[in-house]
Amino acid sequence: MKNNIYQFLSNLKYRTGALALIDPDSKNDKKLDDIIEKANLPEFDAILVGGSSLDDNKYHHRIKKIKNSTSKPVILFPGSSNQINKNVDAIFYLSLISGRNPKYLIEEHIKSSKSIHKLDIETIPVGYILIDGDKISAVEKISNTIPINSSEVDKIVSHALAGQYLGHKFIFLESGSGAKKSAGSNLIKILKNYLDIPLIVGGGIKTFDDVKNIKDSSPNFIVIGNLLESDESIINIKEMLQLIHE
Ligand code: 1GP
Repeated sequence: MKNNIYQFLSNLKYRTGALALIDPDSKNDKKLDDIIEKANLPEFDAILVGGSSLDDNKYHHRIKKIKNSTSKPVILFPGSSNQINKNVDAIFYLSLISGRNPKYLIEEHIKSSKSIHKLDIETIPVGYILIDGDKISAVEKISNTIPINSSEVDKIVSHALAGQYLGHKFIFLESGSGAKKSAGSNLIKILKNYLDIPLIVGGGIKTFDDVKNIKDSSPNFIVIGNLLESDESIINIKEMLQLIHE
């Protein structure tokens, strides 16, 4: 198995990279072309595809369409083992380490491992930490796990370090899609001081100010999802992304 996407992400020339997240679910069926156009902005370094649930059987078809419409790396960001498919360059092999639900700590991985082996897809182990974003998120509901309160900094640091020591290649600090409150720059700075592995931050990042605040703490990647589904103009999104890469 090749290790190209991990190498690609590790060797980016920017202090902070930008990842587009596309949810290939039925809710985005009609706007998929528009979302892909935004995700194809040159300022995005790679595209994540995935979501918490599969609402119809066209999910894999939409992932194929995304893959065929971009030259960027496409990385699966799966909500479950059912989302594994061959039209991606790599998989973020997520373990929901903030939760205590065995399904998302190891069971889904066991379900998917043989398919991944057969498809020979690169896996990138990611320690996924859900913190509260002032709104009950889809991840919280579906995983049936409780987010860590974002003020519990020590607890979040302990989880992130445990994730690193377990061999995860990235830590993903997640406030939940559409979060009202994205991760604070102070928390990101503290985590960055502790971690030797790169930190990805996502959830609720939708304004210029959100980007500015988070960017100051230099996470390795910022994920933008919901904003691509909104009416925000492509010009404004481009400006935000330029700020991420500055
Ligand atoms: C969700 O972190 C991602 O898993 C992106 O969040 O959709 O709020 O940008 P948004």
